[in-house]
Amino acid sequence: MRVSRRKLIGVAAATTAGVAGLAVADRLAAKYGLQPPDAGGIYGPGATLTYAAQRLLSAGSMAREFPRQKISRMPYPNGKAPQDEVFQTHAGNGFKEWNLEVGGMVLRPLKFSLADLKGFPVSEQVTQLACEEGWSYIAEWSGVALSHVLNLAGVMPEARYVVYATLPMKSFTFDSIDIAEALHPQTLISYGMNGQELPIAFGGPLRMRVPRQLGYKSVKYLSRLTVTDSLKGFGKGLGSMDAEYGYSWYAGI
Ligand SMILES: Nc1nc2c(c(=O)[nH]1)N[C@H]1C(S)=C(S)[C@@H](COP(=O)(O)O)O[C@H]1N2
Ligand SMILES: [Mo]
Repeated sequence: MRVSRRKLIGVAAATTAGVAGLAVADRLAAKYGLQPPDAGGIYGPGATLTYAAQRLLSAGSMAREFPRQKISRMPYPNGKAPQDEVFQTHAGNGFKEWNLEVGGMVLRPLKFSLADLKGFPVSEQVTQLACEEGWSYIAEWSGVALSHVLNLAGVMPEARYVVYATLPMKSFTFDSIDIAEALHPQTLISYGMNGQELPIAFGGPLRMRVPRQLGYKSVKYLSRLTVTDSLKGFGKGLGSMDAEYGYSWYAGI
């Protein structure tokens, strides 16, 4: 989106005006479509403040990339591999039947195998995964830019978010990002880590990597993308299971 300098200054001024400015920021943000979907709760105005300020002032900024010597020797996988039978069957089969489905507000709903995804231009990044609980690690991720896949499917102009979910299973989870984050060159559908296939513990065969936001936005065991203009129909309406647990929908770092 384009925001004139005048409007930008308006929101920036509101965001530095303290608590009294929150309401103003909220109104301006609503006017320019900069309200995150969790804007309604008690933390709502604060969430809007962060999201609107980040989006207006640094929409194109890059997550820090590190030299390879900085790759963590002992990266920490948070959580166990899914025990669900459906997942174990895929794993036993070398994930040959694993697909990524792309649907919703796209011109061409598509379905990709892992081989399809690996055939696209490869993106690599050495970035940090930072968990909201305070720990982090640095790794090299390889994969295909989410924007590449979205462009193949053709995102409709009304689209505002991309919702992404694991395989349907007991440990199902989902989250979402706005179109600006989805088209950002560092937002990756990742199938490789530190020069190897992405290990199951780290989300293999496929995970989302959103290096400009906290770890919980980097959903593991990815199998579906849905492009949408509203998050209302997804779960409890926040478009994010993490937000349902009380974490901020926008988790910019
Ligand atoms: N499917 C799935 N994806 C997930 C999670 C999860 O529990 N299930 N945890 C998230 C959280 S809170 C963090 S911090 C990162 C951890 O990534 P790691 O396992 O590579 O350390 O994965 C995220 N993706
Ligand atoms: Mo996390």
